Amino acid sequence: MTDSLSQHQEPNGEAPAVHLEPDGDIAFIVIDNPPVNASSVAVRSGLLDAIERLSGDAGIKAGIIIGAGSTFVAGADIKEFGRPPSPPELPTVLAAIEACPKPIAAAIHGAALGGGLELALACDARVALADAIVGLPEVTLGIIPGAGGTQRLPRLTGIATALDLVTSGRRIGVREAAKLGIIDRVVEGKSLRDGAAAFVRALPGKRIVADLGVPPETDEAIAQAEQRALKSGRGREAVAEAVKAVKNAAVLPVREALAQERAAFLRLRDSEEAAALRYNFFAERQAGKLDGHARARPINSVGVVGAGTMGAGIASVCAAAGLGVILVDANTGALEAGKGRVSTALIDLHRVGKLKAASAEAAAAHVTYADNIAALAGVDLVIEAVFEDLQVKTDVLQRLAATVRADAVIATNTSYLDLDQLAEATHRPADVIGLHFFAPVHRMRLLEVVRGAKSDPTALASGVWLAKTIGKLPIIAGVCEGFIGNRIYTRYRAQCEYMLEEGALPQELDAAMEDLGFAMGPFGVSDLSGLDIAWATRKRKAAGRDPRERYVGIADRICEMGRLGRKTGAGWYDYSVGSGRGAVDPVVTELVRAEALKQGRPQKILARAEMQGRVLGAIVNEAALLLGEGIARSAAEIDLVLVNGFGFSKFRGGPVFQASRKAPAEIEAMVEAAGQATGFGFKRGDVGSLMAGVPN
Ligand code: T1G
Repeated sequence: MTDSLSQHQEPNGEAPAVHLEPDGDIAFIVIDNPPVNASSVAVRSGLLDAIERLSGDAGIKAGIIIGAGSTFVAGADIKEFGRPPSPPELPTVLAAIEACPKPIAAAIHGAALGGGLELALACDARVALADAIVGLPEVTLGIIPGAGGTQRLPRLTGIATALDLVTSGRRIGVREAAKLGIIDRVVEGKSLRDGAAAFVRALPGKRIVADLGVPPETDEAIAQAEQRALKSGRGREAVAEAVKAVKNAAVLPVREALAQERAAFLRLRDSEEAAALRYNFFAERQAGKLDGHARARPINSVGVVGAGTMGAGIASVCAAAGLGVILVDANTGALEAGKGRVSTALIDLHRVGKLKAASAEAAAAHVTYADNIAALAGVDLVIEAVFEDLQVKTDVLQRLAATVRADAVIATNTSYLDLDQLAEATHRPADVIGLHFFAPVHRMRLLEVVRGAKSDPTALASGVWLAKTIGKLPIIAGVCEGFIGNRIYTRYRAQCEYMLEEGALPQELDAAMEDLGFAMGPFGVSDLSGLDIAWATRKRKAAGRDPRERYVGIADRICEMGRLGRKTGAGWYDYSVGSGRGAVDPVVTELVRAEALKQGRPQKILARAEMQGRVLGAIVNEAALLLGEGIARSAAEIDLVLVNGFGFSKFRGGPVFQASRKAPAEIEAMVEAAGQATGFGFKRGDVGSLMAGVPN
């Protein structure tokens, strides 16, 4: 065994990303690139070097690729994607593994994802710890596997299964992977190294997956898998390309199919959708990260006050995560109804596989019910979710503050009220945070974790901990009316309503906003959530509204006609004809036209691009104000709020991301147009600083 094999130092003194560890007649090829051993250029060249040295050492009979730290390889280094590929590229490394005369096994723990699984598939065998996961999630990044995954995987699993795994991007446990032929040995009760060493020593020789034939299966099975893939990935270019690539495995020579796969991967990597999904990927990783080292307070039990839609939803997601929950409502009728809502939500969560417990019933056992706040004396964190009224919430929070333990965290689910005012009323503002959930709570991923002026960092950290524990995306927000999401949404809606007075119709604006990236336009959304809540808010605010402020009264007229949305069969649209999305109603068209004329504003045909520009201008400007005021921490987090709370397509990155793809002059014109239309009260934000935070 030559010493050079065990060299560990890079010339620049840095720890090498890959090093060899001889172990008798085999050698471990250790990838050490924290935090997730992404296959960066240093890892790729380190692997090539290791394979070459291992091939040349007569004392070594076989090699085992293994990851240092908590995982195998989480894929290609996504950070490298915005740059031209630097050699050696991953396919070159994989070809070297296949060309190596000695068997090379992959020993997998943690995750083998994307390029990490492709690396393992190029090995002669795959051994894994029982709790490891594998997958090819590339389509979730708007790309397809680019290092042979679409060719080597089907040679082990068959085309239909490969179509499912590649086009869904889903991650699977290694037991399932073993059943599918991806993993050759699941190691239990001994170390991965020992298990892998024993397995590789027993290997008769090389087993190159790329040289295997594709297992035969019926055309029907393949066609059904293709149909399912294209249905769930409708309109997604990456999914269509993935289907094409995987099917090539059955019809093209492997080298040709690999070349086509790589070409499609490189093209998709530079696509707008891939850039948007990368932006979201890294933004999500930053979400909930807090400065400083404050640790969350221990939370095993949660109290929820108010068994209405929001309260019951919050109780169900906490129970689904295995936390003990006490749901309180002084009104026993409401409490009974709350029980029903909790079980409905748990059944739904079970159906979509989001339950920790084995069943909805088992999860429901985590919830107890009480009609008195005194029952919450012992909980670790309490969330009030009662009616959105200052006096009602203040009263409940004061009673909670007097009831719960001194180290308990007190959270309010308020959407619009002043968190600092509510916190002061408790006389223990340090323990108070906002936890602003979105309806339906068990479906919506977003959770605005609101930092009050006096919130203690440990209370905030507890809010973030809870969010992650219940599967929510925590976005830190400062205190202002509507926090991040509702404040931006108010500007977005207002701009759309202004355009109603200038010649546009609800259906035109909705279509333009859906084309921009919203799942549903603002008028369709209003009909879904009901027009009465916003109407009540407008009426409450009327007395305090500055008469110089532009106010569009069309929505009030609609409400005065008793049209409060789907629940009344009519709102901005007519739902009496039973079609899901509602039909255009000439009554509304006439009313909008009449109100617009009454305002005496010049009427014109607004082009879709102008509508979208106005809205993007309004959103971007408000986002810049939020950033400037320190309410939001980054442009990316504002986009995460709109993607995860307001139905903006993640495949478009978010409205701020969309705007950032435009020239500065165009952005300036959009903001200017939105400002002109708003008139009095329009405040300019520093859009330049906002855009500087969006990666190009
Ligand atoms: N590249 C670069 N950085 C990555 C990364 C990656 N692939 N994966 C994670 N990170 C960073 C992340 O930003 C964070 O950084 C830190 O690692 C911890 O991540 C050729 C082209 C592996 C399950 O899609 O799913 O291979 O914030 O907070 O919860 O066909 O990370 O600390 O600075 O998520 O323990 C395919 C992506 C790539 C897997 C770990 N691979 N990663 O989860 O930690 S495309 C993926 C994950 C590809 C090939 C193609 C998860 C994880 P920071 P984390 P975690």
